[in-house]
Amino acid sequence: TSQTILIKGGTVVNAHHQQVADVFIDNGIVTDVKPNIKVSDEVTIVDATGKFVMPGGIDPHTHLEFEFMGTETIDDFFSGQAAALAGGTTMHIDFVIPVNGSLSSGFKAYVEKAKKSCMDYGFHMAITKWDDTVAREMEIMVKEKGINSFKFFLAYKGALMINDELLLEGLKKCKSVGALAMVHAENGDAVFEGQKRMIELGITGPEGHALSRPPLLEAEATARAIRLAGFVNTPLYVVHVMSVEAMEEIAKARQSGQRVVGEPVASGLVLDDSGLWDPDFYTAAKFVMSPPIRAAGHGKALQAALSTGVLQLVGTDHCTFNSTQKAFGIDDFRKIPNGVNGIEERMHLVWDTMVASGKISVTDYVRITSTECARIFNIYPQKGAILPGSDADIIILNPNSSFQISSNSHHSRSDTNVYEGWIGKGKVEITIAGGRIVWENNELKVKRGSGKYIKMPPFSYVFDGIEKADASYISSLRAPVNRFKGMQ
Ligand code: DUC
Ligand code: ZN
Ligand code: ZN
Ligand code: ZN
Repeated sequence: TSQTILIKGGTVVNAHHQQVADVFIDNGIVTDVKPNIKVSDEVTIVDATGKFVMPGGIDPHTHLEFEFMGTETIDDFFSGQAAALAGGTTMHIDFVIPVNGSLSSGFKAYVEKAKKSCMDYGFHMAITKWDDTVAREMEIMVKEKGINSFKFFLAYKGALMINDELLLEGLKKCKSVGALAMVHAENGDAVFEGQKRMIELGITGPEGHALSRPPLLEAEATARAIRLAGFVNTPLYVVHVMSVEAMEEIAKARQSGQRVVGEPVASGLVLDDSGLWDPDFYTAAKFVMSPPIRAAGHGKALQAALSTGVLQLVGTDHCTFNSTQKAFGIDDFRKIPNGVNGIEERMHLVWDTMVASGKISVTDYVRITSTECARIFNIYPQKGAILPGSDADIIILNPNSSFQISSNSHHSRSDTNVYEGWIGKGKVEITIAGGRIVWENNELKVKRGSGKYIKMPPFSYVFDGIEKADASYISSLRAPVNRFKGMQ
């Protein structure tokens, strides 16, 4: 059952514009945005005076119910989404992992997992092997199943990793079916070598994780993926950009006109690697993710890149494991399941570190936490906006209140939190998802099965552009031949 709600007197913020206005919500949809909307008595009135009314966050990068490194993440589609809603995120895009290389089996498995959803979600899909069936299935996923992005892992040798030949095939296929290619950019062969080196040196603790896969290897894979995408002439989305070196590769490519999107994640923006050196294994192991959280300084640089548009949107890579799971690697960091939390914390952390600190405007906040994601994945303005006709996924944030993070109070099932003890400015007081108030007075009112699958359409408009770009690319290749002929 949906509600009829009037949000009164707040500052309504879209990526392009902000104004003091009322927002009328009926049957899950925003139907009106203007000052002084008059309504009847039955309508639920929410007073937002002095507060910001913004599109709910969209997390472009999560792993819920992910079977990985010999175990499964502790948050499923219900607990992870409930946590998200408590932190002002109203949609996420999760990564479908094929089953034995079969995309359709992977898709079926994720449809099953997501039946318990309490908020809207979409899917990316990983490509972990290559044959004619995979190629055919990619097309089916795009045309029939609502997937418009495929991720290629250049790391996790022996598991998810693919080689350059497969990456090229995948890039070509993405281009021809109208999908966006995404990469996890670390050189998996070199990481494997770096890990062996650490073990030989007797470094078996969580700090060995960071030392074995330095920024150099992230930069190499980022540069390689960018160049191969440039060679195929198709857009590229680089997930979890963690280092200055990788970010600079994206900056260079964008400056030259290549369509590359860079996604930093909350942990990479606000944490540094010092936790990995904690003498207590469990405290250190909770920070293990890939690519690793970098040394102090990288996060600030990534924030600056976001504020100047070099990077475009913020994800989390939410992928949680309990201490008992992290303990698989107590004698060998290579066995620590990789992943950190963030789906509940992202909206608050970005507000605190970037808006409250004066680095970006409130409109930019909306852009990097919601609107840009909706645009990139082709679901704007159904999502990512508060406009008549948009889905009623809305948060009300009080800039004069504060938030606190602790595993004692968070809504994830994880027994730890990498942001433990963080106190910051700005608090999401109300979350409205699908036209229902699901978070209010620090209480969740979520319903299993209420979340919708959001199909993401293929990129016809982007690909019109590609055909044009292709023409100039081909003519640039021919230019030397023509000049040579001219000289004859
Ligand atoms: N990195 C992680 O830390 N977890 C999930 C997968 C990944 O690439
Ligand atoms: Zn406007
Ligand atoms: Zn990854
Ligand atoms: Zn990930």
